Amino acid sequence: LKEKMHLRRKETLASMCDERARMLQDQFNVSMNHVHALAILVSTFHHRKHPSAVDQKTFGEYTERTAFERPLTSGVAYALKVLHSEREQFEKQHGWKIKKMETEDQTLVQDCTPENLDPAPVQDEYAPVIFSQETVSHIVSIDMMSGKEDRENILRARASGKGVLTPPFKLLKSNHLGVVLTFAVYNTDLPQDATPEQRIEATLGYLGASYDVPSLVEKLLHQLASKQTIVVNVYDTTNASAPINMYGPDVTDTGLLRVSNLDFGDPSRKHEMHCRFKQKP
Ligand code: WA2
Repeated sequence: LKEKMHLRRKETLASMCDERARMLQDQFNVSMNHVHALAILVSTFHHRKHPSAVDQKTFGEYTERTAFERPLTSGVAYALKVLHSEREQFEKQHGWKIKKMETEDQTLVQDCTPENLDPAPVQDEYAPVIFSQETVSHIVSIDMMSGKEDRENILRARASGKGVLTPPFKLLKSNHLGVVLTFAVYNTDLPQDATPEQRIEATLGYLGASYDVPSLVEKLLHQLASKQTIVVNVYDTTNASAPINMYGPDVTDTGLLRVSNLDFGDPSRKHEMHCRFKQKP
């Protein structure tokens, strides 16, 4: 009987965990598709229409009104690819300077408004944000290539033509760990088999979405009214020997554990959901 009870408990935990993992993965996938569609919208109505039909006001309104299509995201933004030779002309045209993301004092950067951020130092190229959803307006004019995680995402997105994810890191103006999803925008319809060099050459900009994981997973799990029953953790397990806890308490518990796989659509990153019962049998 004891064995039967144990088996039953194990199955219950597994099905609860799998259901939650699938919900999170599905919502992530839905929002990823909509971020992809936004990249196509910018390509069609900003880059391919002359004059452009998109400005900050239009982008801000459209992304705010369609926010319901992107569950789990805290905001979307569009950064332009600007070569150093184009910087002066770009800054004159926009009436502001390209800003650097990191200041000497990392604790201060969270409180910085674009006005008191340092100008970006000389680089081969930059990725200043020109359009943003209201919720992330603090990143307008910041060079996204001046942040390590954002930079690596931009380089990988444009060379691959796929949506790519950062590892979890502390987003600007947020106290939580989050991830950024990036799609490159190109100036031509590239063939499926285009080389990375062709893709880099054809790149015009980067459409990105930020995910504030803890508050958004919390919201999702809240809808399921299971919080009295199980404890949920979400990990980035890309580096199997050093998993990063993205959501949930630090655990030392050695009781019954269910690990459900999470596929967030970027094959170079791995994620898992870990579930445990709150109460011992
Ligand atoms: N968006 C919001 N908050 C952030 C952030 C970010 N990146 N990076 C750090 N905190 C415009 O990939 C291009 C968005 C980057 C896209």
